[in-house]
Amino acid sequence: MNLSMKDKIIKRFLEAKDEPISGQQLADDLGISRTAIWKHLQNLQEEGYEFITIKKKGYKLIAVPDRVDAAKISSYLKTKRFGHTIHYFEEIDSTQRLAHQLARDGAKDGTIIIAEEQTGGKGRMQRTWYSAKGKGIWMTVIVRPDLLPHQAPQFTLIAAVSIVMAMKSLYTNFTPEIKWPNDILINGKKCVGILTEMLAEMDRVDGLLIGIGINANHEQTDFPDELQEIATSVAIEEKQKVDRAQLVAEILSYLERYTDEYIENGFKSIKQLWVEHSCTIGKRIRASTIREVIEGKAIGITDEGVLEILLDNSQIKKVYSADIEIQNQ
Ligand code: BT5
Repeated sequence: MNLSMKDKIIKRFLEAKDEPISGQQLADDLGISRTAIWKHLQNLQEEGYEFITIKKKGYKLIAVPDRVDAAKISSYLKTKRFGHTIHYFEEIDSTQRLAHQLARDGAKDGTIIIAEEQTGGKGRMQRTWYSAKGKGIWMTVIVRPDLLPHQAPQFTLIAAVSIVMAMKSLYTNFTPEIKWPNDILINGKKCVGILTEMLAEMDRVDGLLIGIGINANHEQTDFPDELQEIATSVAIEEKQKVDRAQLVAEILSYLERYTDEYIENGFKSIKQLWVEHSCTIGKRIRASTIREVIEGKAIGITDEGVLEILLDNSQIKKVYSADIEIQNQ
């Protein structure tokens, strides 16, 4: 794992939980002097970490700033590759923009870019993604599987399944549902948006950039007026504040697992999970594509993740990308 000395120290304390660690122990473990450790602890205190000294035992970490930084995420991480390189920012224009640059420069499979705040967060088709400071998970995962360009959109569905499974494993007060292709709704409101982009040549994907935006600890008043009726957060639905770093680590576990499964067995096994958690299939919908508006019943997705709509004239239409409105029946 690619952590700075500061992050290694924090990770060590987070993993020790309530146990104090002696300065000597830390110095030996991390291969630096006790004076260097002491200096790092001073700096950390200035950043909002709080330590107490327990006589003859060492230091105990008693308060941590609410951040989704590398130390915190990696203290929960159980993956083999995903999240082993973390680029963390207090503020960035868009994690997606930097991901393009890092991928072009050869970033490793599973590298993540994550920020407390995005000033230019983007959705599909140049829409704005509202990314409030310290409230959400605004991250891009760079994935480098051996793929053909037409397979890339399936990763939006793989990411959606990974996020739903992670939420189900951590929370109990709500049921997340996937709205094809890139939203996760809770009680009918949007909590997550996914934006999958790629670097590609004609016949080969060089890197996938899976952008994940999750409203995590927003209260309803944190959303701007135009999102009041349509957006929700994990905390609103779970009825308590959540640990964003823990959710990130859980998502990365599922994303790594389903990516590997996809590479080995194709989309079929993940499709089943997707269908089980979808709120689109079986519903009457209106799909707006770049070219047309299609109305009908969503009857399924193909093994490639393409949506199938049964039209009123009994024809079946395949839709590769669209905005979906689920109609009241
Ligand atoms: C999406 O687009 O839903 C994809 C969002 C991806 C965001 C992530 S955050 C990390 C990474 N870095 C980025 O810059 N982006 C990615 P789309 O389906 O086009 O939905 C956009 C629409 O969702 C907007 O037009 C609003 O109506 C609505 N919206 C914007 N911000 C929202 C929020 N925080 N919660 C719920 N809805 C939102």
